[in-house]
Amino acid sequence: MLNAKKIREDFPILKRKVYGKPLVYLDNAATTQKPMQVIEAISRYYREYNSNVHRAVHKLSQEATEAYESAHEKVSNFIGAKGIQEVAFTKNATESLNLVANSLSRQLSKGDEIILTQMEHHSNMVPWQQAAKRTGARLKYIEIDGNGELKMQQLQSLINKKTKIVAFTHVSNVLGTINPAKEIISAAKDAGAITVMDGAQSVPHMPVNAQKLGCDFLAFSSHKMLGPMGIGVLYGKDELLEKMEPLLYGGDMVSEVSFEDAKWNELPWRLEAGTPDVAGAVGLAAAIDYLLKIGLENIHDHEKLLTKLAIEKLQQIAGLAIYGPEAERAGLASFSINGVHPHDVSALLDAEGIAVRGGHHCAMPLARLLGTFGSTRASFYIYNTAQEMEKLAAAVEKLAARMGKLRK
Ligand code: 7TS
Repeated sequence: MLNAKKIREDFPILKRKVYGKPLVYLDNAATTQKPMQVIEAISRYYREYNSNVHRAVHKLSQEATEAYESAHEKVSNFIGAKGIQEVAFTKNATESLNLVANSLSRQLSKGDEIILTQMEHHSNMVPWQQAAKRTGARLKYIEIDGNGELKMQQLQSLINKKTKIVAFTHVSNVLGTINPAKEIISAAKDAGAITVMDGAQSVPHMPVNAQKLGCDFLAFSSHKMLGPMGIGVLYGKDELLEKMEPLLYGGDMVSEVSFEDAKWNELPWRLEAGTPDVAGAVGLAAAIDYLLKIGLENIHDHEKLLTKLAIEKLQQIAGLAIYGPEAERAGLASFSINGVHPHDVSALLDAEGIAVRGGHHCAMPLARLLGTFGSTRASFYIYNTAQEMEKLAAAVEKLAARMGKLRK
């Protein structure tokens, strides 16, 4: 079992007070806090071996290159890739998804179909909308049911010979739904379609093995898994990355250049043009070490427990609607209070030292579908405690009662 109290000691920011109250940080789906081990790894890089990579033979450059390449190795093992040739570093999940959409759109033509789900974050929707506009391809959506789960029975009728891409989020950042990735991937494969999985909300929280799942592409961000901002990952099967046209051209991504033309470097470097975020990679590697020490199964179990606790308490509050599945779900709870704007809910919780997020959570079509102007979302991670769930529920209850009285 995971010892959240002990883990908290590694996170300097969690000792902070806001408005004189202890910080209760429940905005982990937006970004997570960073442990000393990550902060120190980044700081040590700048203090001791800051240098550009892949460019010089001097000692510092060798050390930086080694650290940068070993961060790829670490990510590769973490997500069950075949090797570093399948792991390209980007800026974030958004850039990874744009890179895939941009590149795959070169293979699309009029009449081809792209299947998405209704619960996608804008980052896994807008790039495909643009790809469809450019190519004349058509977007189709797997709908969600009243429980916030995908209507999987639609999948067989949506997928056909024209389906070229199936792009879906593994875990919804609004509903907490854990989608049946294996089932979706296998149905897509049967139709010969390419699968793109948005792992931004799953890779940090549960074991995700790309090879076992069989997805063709997988995107996620370091900053949602204890690592620094500014670095993300695109996993792709090597035979597909081999065929992928780079988005950026320039230094480091080439093996040979003449005045007329250029040849691409080997994978993954050909997809990482220019000076990369070496400190970010070092920080991400330290974050992975930290997560592995705790164990992804333990993390998932801890979040399940917290979510169950939070939902049980929130369900008792009158005038509250909670979104998402009842049972199997990820570590977050989105809710709305009858007639109160989510921005007001989050501002009032903020005054209690509780950091949550209110709004559409970058999934506007989903918010509209739920018939709300957004929701308030509390999202959890390894350092959150049962006591914090109680604080959240008590603060929401107080707020709901106050709002109820105002309406009378
Ligand atoms: N996909 C999902 C499912 C996400 O939740 C997010 C970010 C992204 C992609 C994009 O990640 P980025 O690192 O490239 O920005 N989600 C959220 C959120 O729910 N609140 O703030 C950011």
